[in-house]
Amino acid sequence: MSWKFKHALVRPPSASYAQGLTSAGQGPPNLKLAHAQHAEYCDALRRCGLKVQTLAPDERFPDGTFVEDTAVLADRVAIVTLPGAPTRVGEVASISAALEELSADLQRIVAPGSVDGGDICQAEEHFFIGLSARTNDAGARQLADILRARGYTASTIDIRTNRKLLHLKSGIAYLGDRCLALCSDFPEVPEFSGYRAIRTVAAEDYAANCVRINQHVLIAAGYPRFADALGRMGIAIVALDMSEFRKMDGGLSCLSLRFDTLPAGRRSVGPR
Ligand code: CIR
Repeated sequence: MSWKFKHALVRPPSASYAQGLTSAGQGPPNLKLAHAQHAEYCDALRRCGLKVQTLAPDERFPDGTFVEDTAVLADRVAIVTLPGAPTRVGEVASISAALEELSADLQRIVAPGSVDGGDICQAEEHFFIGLSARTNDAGARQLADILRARGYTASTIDIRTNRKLLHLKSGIAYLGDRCLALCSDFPEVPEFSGYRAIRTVAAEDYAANCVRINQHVLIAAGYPRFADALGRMGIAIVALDMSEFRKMDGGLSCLSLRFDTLPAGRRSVGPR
């Protein structure tokens, strides 16, 4: 199941965090508070039952805390991406080194393809691939080919005309049981037929970037209507203050790379 996880990789914000990419217009982040929020996020992952592996912050990469963009992890393959923002390309080296230890099947997106992991939403055996300012057609094709060769299915969703969405998962999340969280104005695309949807109201669109993990769902704090809707599904909610990540266009999902198992690598991650 694509929401059952045992492990997470994270990277705390580095001293250069405030120099990262952002269009939020909410002013510079407070690094001390960002660290505190990141620590609470890691605690929440542990409460959900995950074993958390922490990578070292690297000042050369201000956006490096958003680890989700650097890889796509699934039970049958790990894929190192090629991020679409030039300042983020170097982030993949350390992720790649970590994944070489963990996965026997490690694939890579190569130029002219580009893929940000935030554009990839797994729903059981299917992958929605967002075409965005970061993930291009060539990258999406490479990724879909890698996934299909391992028995997964994949389809693309073009979000390039929606200026409010940096990544696909800025506006959608898979909640399990064929249910999607969708932001208020996400178009009804044919790819979503067969799924139920919980839509945020416009004032709560940021909350659509939530993460189902085992019997919990992590959501950003401060979005009561969305929290109520999820509560009615019977999933336990963990609400987290995300203010210092939102200032840098980040959401809950981008702060971790989550996985259950990977094709056995040199270093077995073992049971938690
Ligand atoms: C960026 O623009 O790349 C970062 N400041 C934010 C990345 C957020 N990642 C994500 O939503 N998956």
